[in-house]
Amino acid sequence: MSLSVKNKDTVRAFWAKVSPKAADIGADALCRMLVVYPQTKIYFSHWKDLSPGSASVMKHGAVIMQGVADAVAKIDNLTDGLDQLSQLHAFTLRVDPANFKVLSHNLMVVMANQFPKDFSPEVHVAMDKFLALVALALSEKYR
Ligand code: HNI
Repeated sequence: MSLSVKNKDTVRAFWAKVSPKAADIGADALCRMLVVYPQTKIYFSHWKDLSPGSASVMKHGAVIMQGVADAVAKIDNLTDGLDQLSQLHAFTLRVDPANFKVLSHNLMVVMANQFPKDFSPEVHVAMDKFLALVALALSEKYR
């Protein structure tokens, strides 16, 4: 699977529109992931408070989206571009790569929710492919 030139343009244009709200999107997606897929809480057990709206969740929502912004910037070569982030998740954080799909799904739900008019079928498919490739790039270092 790869992104067409048109998919990439769609991702960049949608990102340009939503990136001012990136921290909100990230926080909302992380909250949802921790509530709806509570097995993901294990990775954040060192935080004081994992409940929706907590300072840790809000802060980390913004951090995740900096990673997504970086991925948009490196859209032409995600494997090399996300190499360090992949190493961190694989060797230091030891996140099961199945969870990348779970977070991607939550990001999709939140983007559709926060930007219903902009989230056309064309945006939906381009963002879905993009996040799947981000997940693949992040999984690169696991084996
Ligand atoms: Ni993830 C830290 C980006 C998915 C658990 N994560 C980061 C950082 C970025 C980031 C950026 C900060 C790196 C640094 O400090 O240098 N994470 C992303 C992106 C995705 C993702 C772009 C997928 C789209 N991370 C996940 C998933 C989990 C996850 C699915 C677990 C369910 N990440 C973590 C944990 C940390 C982390 C845990 C460290 C957090 C902390 O504060 O200790």
